[in-house]
Amino acid sequence: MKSLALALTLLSASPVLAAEITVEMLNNKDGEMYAYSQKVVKVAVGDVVTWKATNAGHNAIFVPKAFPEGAAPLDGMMSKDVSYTFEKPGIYMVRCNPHFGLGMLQAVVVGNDMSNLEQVKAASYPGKAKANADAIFAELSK
Ligand SMILES: [Cu+2]
Repeated sequence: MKSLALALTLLSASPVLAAEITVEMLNNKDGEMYAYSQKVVKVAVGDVVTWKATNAGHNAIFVPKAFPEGAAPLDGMMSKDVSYTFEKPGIYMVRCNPHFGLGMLQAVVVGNDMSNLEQVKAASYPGKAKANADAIFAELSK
């Protein structure tokens, strides 16, 4: 019985270690006000991204209707680090609540899956977010 329990434990352990990626939330990135440290982050299914509150006054949440259907929400609190495990492949658009209209957004692409690109493009991007979103989409379409 003991060996069976051990075998089951070994089977349930993931053979591949998930990667952990850190994104910084910044007041100024190379002269750009209010930005994530990477505009596009590419990860594998199961990877964990942590948004680090390097500067206070920012958060990370998904842009409404701009992430794979059925994915759990990302609810970053203002000025707090937040981590999220990406379980579903596809594109996720991430925004900062107070600075979305000032262009603070990024894309996380999971499992190299761009199948929801049109859906993500159709979401609402106010103010400066529109130009930044278009630049991100152009990069994804390369
Ligand atoms: Cu912000």
